[in-house]
Amino acid sequence: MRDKLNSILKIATNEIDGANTLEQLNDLRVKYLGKKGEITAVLRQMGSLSPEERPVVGKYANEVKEQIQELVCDREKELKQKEMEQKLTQETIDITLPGVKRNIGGLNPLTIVKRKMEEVFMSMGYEIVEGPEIENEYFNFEALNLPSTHPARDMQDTFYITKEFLLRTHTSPVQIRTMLNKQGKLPVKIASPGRVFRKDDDPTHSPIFQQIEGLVIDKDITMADLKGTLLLFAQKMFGTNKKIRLRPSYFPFTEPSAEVDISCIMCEGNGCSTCSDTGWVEILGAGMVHPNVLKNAGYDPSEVKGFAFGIGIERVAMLKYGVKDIRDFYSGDIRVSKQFIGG
Ligand code: FA5
Repeated sequence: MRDKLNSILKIATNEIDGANTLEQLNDLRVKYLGKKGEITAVLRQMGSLSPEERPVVGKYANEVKEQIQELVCDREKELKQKEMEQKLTQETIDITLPGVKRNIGGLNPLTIVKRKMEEVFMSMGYEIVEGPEIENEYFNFEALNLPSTHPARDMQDTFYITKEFLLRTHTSPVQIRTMLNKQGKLPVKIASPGRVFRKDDDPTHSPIFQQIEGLVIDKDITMADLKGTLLLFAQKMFGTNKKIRLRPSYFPFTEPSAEVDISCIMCEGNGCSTCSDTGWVEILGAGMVHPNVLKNAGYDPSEVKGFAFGIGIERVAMLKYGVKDIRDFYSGDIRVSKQFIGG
């Protein structure tokens, strides 16, 4: 049996040495060391040996097995090294070939406009704050003096989540949250950007859009402060030759209320399709904070006054960049954002 083992070792050594690929080597590993391999076959015949011979031959069989294992291992290292060297010589990189161009977009124009608007308000001393997109009815409507009979509370305009919770329809609930946080302290001067949600959908109205809310509360605040602030905002955003006009309007949370137009950017006020030949484009709603709102938020309306406004960010971006369809902002089409690389 010892002779048999010696002959296996001799043939295996030759064959392993002659293996040229890892696959061939693996076949040899199975052939000699596997469960049905030649060494195992020899070990199976141990029963025919005398009890004295058995441990001696068993020990020798294990030594042969270990030697073959070592041979396989060494050859494997050699073959892997050879494979690597082959790859390195074959796979050369031609650095003169043109590279693969990555399609890089730019910032979404709404992000650019939102940041610019924040910058304008910060330069006027406003603090930027944010509020939750999921609001409760109280902050979105009730505290803002919106009676339960107001059409804005209709299920048809508002995305309700439960009877109590909804997707905020405007950024105005941040007014209440801010005043309650300030606990009667003065002044309050915040700008609050964020997404709002309404059941609207046409080329100039999106179901998800963004507003930036402004709120200033202090002693002796007047409508003139509101008008001056909005004029400065319009001129910083669109150029110093721009004018604004305030039209009487109605919001339950401001009194008096106004809708604010800017002189048309496209036609300089002469009349075009963007402004429906009026020379003016509406960009925001505003007014003096209603006494009930001040009371609901812990301020005394006989002592303090304030103004508030809510600007449509998409509306400003459409005007600034001459975008006709609001949906272009959300298309995710790289051809849109590419035009805004570098702001
Ligand atoms: C409001 O949302 C009031 N909360 C604004 C306000 C705040 C008034 C503080 C007084 C004091 P209004 O529904 O008009 O108002 O919306 C304000 C602006 O949001 C509009 O002028 C318009 O620019 C923009 N807007 C309204 N609906 C949409 C829409 N579906 N898609 C895009 N922009 C919209």
